[in-house]
Amino acid sequence: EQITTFSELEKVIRQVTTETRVIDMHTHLYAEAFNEHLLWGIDELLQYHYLTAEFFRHTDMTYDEYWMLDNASRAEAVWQTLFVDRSPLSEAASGVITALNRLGLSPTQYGRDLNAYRAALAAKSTSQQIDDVLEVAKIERIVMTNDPFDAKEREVWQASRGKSDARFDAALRIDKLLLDWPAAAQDLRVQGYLVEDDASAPSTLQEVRRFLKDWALRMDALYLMVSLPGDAGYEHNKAASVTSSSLTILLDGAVVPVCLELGLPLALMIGVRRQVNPLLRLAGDMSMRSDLSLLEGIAKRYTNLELLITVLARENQHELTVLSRKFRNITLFGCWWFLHTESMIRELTAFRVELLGTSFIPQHSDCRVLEQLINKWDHSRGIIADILISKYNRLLKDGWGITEEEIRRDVEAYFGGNFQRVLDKAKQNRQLIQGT
Ligand code: FIX
Ligand code: ZN
Repeated sequence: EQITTFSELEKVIRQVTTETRVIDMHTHLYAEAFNEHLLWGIDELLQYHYLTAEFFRHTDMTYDEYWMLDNASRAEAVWQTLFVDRSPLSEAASGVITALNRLGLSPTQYGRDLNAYRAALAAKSTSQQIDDVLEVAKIERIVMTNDPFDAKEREVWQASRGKSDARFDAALRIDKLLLDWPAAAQDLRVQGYLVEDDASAPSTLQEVRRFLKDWALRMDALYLMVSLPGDAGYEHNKAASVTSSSLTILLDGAVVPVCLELGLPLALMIGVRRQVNPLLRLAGDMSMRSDLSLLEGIAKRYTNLELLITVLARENQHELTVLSRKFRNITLFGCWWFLHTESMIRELTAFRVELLGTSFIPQHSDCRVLEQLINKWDHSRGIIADILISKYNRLLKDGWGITEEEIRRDVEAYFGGNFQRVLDKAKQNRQLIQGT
């Protein structure tokens, strides 16, 4: 049963990486119950913020002119500019073509006519499209990004409709709490939590913990998540006399205690510089180098806290991978945003396999539009397969015969098992703390 030839090895790895169902552990997709939060279809694909940024590099249109258009006209402008007047070579643009093609809307047949694609999709219902996309992309479960500061989203949860589709899991997103404290305090008060503007007041921290627990339980959240700027100040070794930042106070006094009490990992996405160009709106964010001593401090201080980590700067990738070797409570995940491109995925994944073996999560999609699951996972699966072929082949050449079951086991760990293991470990740690 052992694989003995390179061609057999290649065939098995391609097949296994294509077939294995994925748990996509961070997306901005939503179940149908979330109504307009779930974006899908060709017009939404064309308005993806990655493409907005690329569109403005070519057009003479002013920002205001673009933002004044309705959705259909924006989509048409992007289609004309990026797909008709020139070739869609970029990662984001070529991804649209992959998604259309794999959905059966072959560009050979439909050509450059946007309305032809629109017409072909017009008859589809949302639920049918969810089924079809998840089938084509071979996705088992999707983790959403759930914001308790979003009034519309809160309505869905309060009506108990947030967990109506078992394929969609929740993640409790807390950017506003940690990065915009006085404003978040106001929101909490409106929601009935008795917090003061001074985050360090014990009664305030208790109320923030109550807020986090209420929402984590209501959503049945798999983890808590925040994306941080590269210079977010977490003071893990400051003198007691110095006043702490609200970020430090809230992390130490509310977020980490709640994660430990409920047995949930904390996910940190580090290295975003928001709104470098506000005129681009959602497309206006940038990456920045991060000071990973923040992560080191948290990992060292809270050894029972499971950390899911991704960083945005390429310059931080080597350091993060090495740091993951030092702390078993750090699990590195994904190639985020500007790293979610063919060449970066190839570089990062190869290096991570070399330093971490099978103990990381190679990819998440970060999709904002449903059909992107197809292209993002299709491209990632292919690159991951290329890397695995070369790594297993080394073993093969040295006489370490490999079976298909062993390959399947490893790929399943990469595509979902490792994430599940982090969730399980976090739950076990909770039992440790409570002594049960
Ligand atoms: O913070 C995040 O979750 C980021 O992924 C988003 O803010 C970003 O806009 C995005 O979609 C990147 O892929
Ligand atoms: Zn994201």
